[in-house]
Amino acid sequence: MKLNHLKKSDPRLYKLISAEIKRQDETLDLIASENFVSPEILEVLGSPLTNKYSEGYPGKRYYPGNLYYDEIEELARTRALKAFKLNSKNWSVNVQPYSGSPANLAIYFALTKPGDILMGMDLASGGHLSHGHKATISGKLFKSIQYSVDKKTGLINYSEVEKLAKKHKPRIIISGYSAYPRKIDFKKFGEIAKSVGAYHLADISHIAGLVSAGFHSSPFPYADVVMTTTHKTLRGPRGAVIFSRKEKMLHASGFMLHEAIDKTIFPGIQGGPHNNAIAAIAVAFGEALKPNFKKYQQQIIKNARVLAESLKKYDFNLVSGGTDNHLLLIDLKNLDIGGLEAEKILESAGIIANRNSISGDTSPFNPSGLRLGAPAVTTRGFKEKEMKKIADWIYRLLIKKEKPSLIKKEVLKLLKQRRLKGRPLTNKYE
Ligand code: DSN
Repeated sequence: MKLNHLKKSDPRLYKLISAEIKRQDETLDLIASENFVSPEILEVLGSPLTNKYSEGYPGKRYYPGNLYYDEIEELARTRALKAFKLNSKNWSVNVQPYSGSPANLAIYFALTKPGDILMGMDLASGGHLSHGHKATISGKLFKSIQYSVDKKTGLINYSEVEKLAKKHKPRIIISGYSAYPRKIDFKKFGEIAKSVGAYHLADISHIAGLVSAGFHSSPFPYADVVMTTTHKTLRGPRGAVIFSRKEKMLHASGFMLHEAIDKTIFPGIQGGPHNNAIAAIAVAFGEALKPNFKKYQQQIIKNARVLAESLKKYDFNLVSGGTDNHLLLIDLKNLDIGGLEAEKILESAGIIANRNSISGDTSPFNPSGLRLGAPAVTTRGFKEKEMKKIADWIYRLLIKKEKPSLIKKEVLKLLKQRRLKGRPLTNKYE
């Protein structure tokens, strides 16, 4: 993949893409939701599979010529079920959602009736926008009740979740987050949902890789629907998949849950599936089934833990005191900088990590948290030693206030030693 055609026909865009590839190569990526896909996934995304329409599902399409797409989509579905050790007798999977937010929206539309309530975690506690935040369609079209983490411990207060559920009787209770550094008790969420007659939706977008490899407990025994994006710890292309329990009936509608969800994805809210992305999802789940994937996920956990412990030695305050997963959150309130400034300082040293709301924050634009994640640097081959080095850089930048340009040189030197071998983004595009 050398972009040779583009170079000749559209030099302006070619230049921009080349610059971005260089930026990825020369930046230390600590954004918890980002990763580097394999060259195989890049090949498939850029393949002629993008040319075809195939509205519908395998065996029942609304366009001709879908012989191979049917097989590709079935392959993605079979591998997705296998990656989470699920039996196709009990679980159905839809691999067509364009991404996580539309996937959640489809689930809400399929499972609720007008006036029903959704219950998810609030943004400042680590919840995702699509879990009922008032600025999004999930908070505008549905009645939304939000639970929070305990302000002192930074942990989910399950009795508060239960109390709110009993009071408001939501139709859907959502477990799963974008910025929660601890394990989630899916069993507890399942019990609470059952006790109030709600559906339990587990959004495992961030932790899907860890769940698949066995480093986080699985939501499947306790959830009715599980949604995950495919591009975070799972290390696949942009996209999402929805798993739904087959035996479950949707209210008294006569439809089964999975049938209602399939109908809501297509024709409900989406048109033609992005076939190149679906094929790349098949590749990603194929990669997740290989032994190396387990090692990779284990190293993510080790790396996040070492980064957390090293930052604590430098007197950084971490939300909840540390991490059990792939991400951690620095609480900057005891320092003289906000999240926005911290993000900028790190970026000028070639390190990207995003500012993040933490409990009690009111401005998502300048919150007092900084979120760090290990998936992308672990793909790059970083181990415990390098994570200690990262903690040291963050300390020197945010506490000792050393010049970012000096640290940037050290960052670049290390990145050059840990190039993503065999990946197009490390190629010279000239
Ligand atoms: N924006 C993603 C994240 O950073 O967690 C979730 O959609």
